Amino acid sequence: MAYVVVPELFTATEVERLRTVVEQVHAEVVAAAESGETDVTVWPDGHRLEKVRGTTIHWEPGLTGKAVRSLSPVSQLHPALEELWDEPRLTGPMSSLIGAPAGRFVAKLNFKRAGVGSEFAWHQDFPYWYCCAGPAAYDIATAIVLLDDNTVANGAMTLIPGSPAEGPVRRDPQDPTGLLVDPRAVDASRAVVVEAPAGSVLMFPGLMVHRSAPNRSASDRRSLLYCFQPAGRPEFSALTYDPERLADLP
Ligand SMILES: O=C(O)CCC(=O)C(=O)O
Repeated sequence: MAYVVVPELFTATEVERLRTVVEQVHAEVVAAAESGETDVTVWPDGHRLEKVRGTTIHWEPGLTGKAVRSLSPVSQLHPALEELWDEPRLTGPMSSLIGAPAGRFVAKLNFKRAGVGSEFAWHQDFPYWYCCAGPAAYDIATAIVLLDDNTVANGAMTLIPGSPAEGPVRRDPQDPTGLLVDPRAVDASRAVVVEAPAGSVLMFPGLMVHRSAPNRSASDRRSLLYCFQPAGRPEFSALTYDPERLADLP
């Protein structure tokens, strides 16, 4: 299975509740970061990551003000986010996608705020997971719950269908993180932009080549990303990121 979009898997009422929850989590985490002790890391690409309350805030790069790009891991910060791990509308299709009962790997929350939400360049999630989990990363897949309508204008996800069958793609020698796909290795004529209404869920394996454009629109584009793996394996939070593993990959 390359990718699946299930339109409006969650009802408008459920989506509204999740929007309230993610904004509450956002407010609590930002307040905690502003009130003091955090652990700041600057990645080789200049992006600033700040650990607080058991999550990592990835700040939007290059802004004069501050905006959160993502929080990870996030589900432990609210019971409604914990519940999604056991939601049959997610675990059923994700078990089919990974070929085993679906267990947790990590949940992330992406905010692509109106006007400031930045691009995600072409990448596969796989190299990042591989640095944490080694070859077990082949079995990790993501279900993205769209909390807002996704359109070209607000930076909807763009995928290369069929790319998972082609394995790990050559990475960009110019990318200081070593994680991004070499754009010259991407046939953009095969790209599909996934426009879908709020409440829809997009599911794909870690080898899917994807990107998303900046949010140039006047409204936010928020998403919850639940990364599943075969049940019983160590979760992301129990693993250590080892960039030297990238040497195993093209
Ligand atoms: O939310 C997006 O636009 C892109 C997310 C993504 O590719 C990621 O978090 O790896």
